[in-house]
Amino acid sequence: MSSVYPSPETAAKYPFVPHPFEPLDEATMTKRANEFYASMATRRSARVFSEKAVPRELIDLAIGTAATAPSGAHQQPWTFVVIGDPETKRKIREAAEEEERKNYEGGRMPEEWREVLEPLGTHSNKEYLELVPWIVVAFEQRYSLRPDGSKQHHYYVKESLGIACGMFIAALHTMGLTTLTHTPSPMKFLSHLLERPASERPFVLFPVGYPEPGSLVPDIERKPLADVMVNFP
Ligand code: IYR
Repeated sequence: MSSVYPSPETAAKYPFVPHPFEPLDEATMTKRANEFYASMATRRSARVFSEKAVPRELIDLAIGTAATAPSGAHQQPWTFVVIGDPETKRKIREAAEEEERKNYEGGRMPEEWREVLEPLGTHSNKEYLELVPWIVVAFEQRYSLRPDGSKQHHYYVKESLGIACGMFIAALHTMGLTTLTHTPSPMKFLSHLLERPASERPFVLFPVGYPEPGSLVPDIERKPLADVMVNFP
């Protein structure tokens, strides 16, 4: 048994508790792993949403789940802004479309980028931003302010946000909702529109709701395990 963590010096200074880990038998582990994989394998990003209402409680639970993510030095450098107000959704749509028109129609998008997006059939019309019951915008907190006003730098912010957003997406899928990992580019307009402080930057915008019944998604395959996994040595 290892006794190096925590060191007596650390344990004398900071509280520690037993790891709340529940061991499972291997049959249960395999069953759960298969069920979770099978569920996640059916997840698809949506670009056509219905207007059907989603209880606010479900959004709170998805954000609560995201906020269980591990983060650099446990600084939890995230803010999730929830928007259900039609007027704000309209403003977000207008600003996002203005930026995207510069990308798609104004020549701001490089040819190479345009080529990889072509099979997805994306365009500058972002109607879904007004149709969805909820928009959640994840902001990264690049630093926090100490009581004396000085800046506390945050570490591994993008990694932390990436993990939290993945967990948010998994939570939504598990509860029977869908989303789009949307990064209208550039996203700076969200800071002004949603009145976020200078310490925060928009990371991902998630329209959240149900897919429009009968809507289509690109017929794409995921890479097989053999193409994404390497055994070493
Ligand atoms: N932000 C643009 C373009 C876009 C970029 C990527 I990378 C995508 O996977 C999809 C779209 C838009 O939202 O249309």
